Amino acid sequence: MSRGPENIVILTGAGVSAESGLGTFRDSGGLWAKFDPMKLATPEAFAEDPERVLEFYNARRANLIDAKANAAHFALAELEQAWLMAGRGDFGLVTQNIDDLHEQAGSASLLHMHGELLKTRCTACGHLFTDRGVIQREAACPKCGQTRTLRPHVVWFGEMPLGLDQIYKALEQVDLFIAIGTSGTVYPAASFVLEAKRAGAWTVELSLEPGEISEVFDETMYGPATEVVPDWAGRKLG
Ligand code: BV8
Repeated sequence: MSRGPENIVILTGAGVSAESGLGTFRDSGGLWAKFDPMKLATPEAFAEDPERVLEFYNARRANLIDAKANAAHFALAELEQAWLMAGRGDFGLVTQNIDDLHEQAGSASLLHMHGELLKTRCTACGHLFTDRGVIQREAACPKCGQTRTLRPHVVWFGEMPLGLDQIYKALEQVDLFIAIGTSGTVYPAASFVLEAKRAGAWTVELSLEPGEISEVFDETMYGPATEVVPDWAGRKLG
């Protein structure tokens, strides 16, 4: 009897990019250990001290320019391609990361729910553009010409994540949900596994070590993403 379609949704976090040299948030020495997110990744922080917030994101953007996708990113892109080519079901990749490493590896059905560090947005006219340079507070928006309106296109704490309608729709039909390299501390992303379970999905956690909600998952595998993800994806396609 042929198997019915098996729809996959994958959620990635900072752990999938850790071995590409990009800092995670909560690991010892992680980004938030040095900077207080509530002081930098909130609209209030930006309103209070825009230069300080721009400096933080400009530094992270500069750090991202030389970062390269790793074996975990490539394994996910290959899994997506093989899954869709074989018509085995839908495939959706939701990332909490604001880097472009999934794109570098060739992932196509990708949704950045917390925005993208290599995009800048004008708070006056909404113009959104790819920008690998430094965001200057006094720079004029390339579209409307106003100054002091440019910000990184990232979702700060207290702001609405992107693509939630699309994500929840995919979670209603999901058969296999995999969370990769995320500590499960930020909502609503951390609640997606519960939505998946409600839809009857098999849930998997692939990470370096158990996160805050690990006991919820049906299956867990721990180790560096560059080892665990290719191994798991290879067995799934086998
Ligand atoms: C929202 C973009 C309403 C910016 C990010 C009080 C006040 C205000 C809000 C809240 C509040 N209490 C709760 C909230 C909600 C809040 C929240 O969850 N706060 C937390 C701190 C409790 N959430 C929000 O504000 C969100 N918006 O709620 O709007 C709403 C609600 C419902 C429905 C609609 C609307 C917006 C949150 C988005 C914030 N922006 N990023 C930027 O990057 O600067 S969050 C940022 O942190 C990331 O995007 C990511 O989501 C999160 C970090 O988490 P992880 O990716 O998991 O990284 P972490 O370091 O934590 O973990 C790394 C993992 O990898 C670990 O498990 C580690 O073991 C593993 N690992 C490490 N190395 C490896 C590895 N794994 C494999 N291999 C390795 N080598």
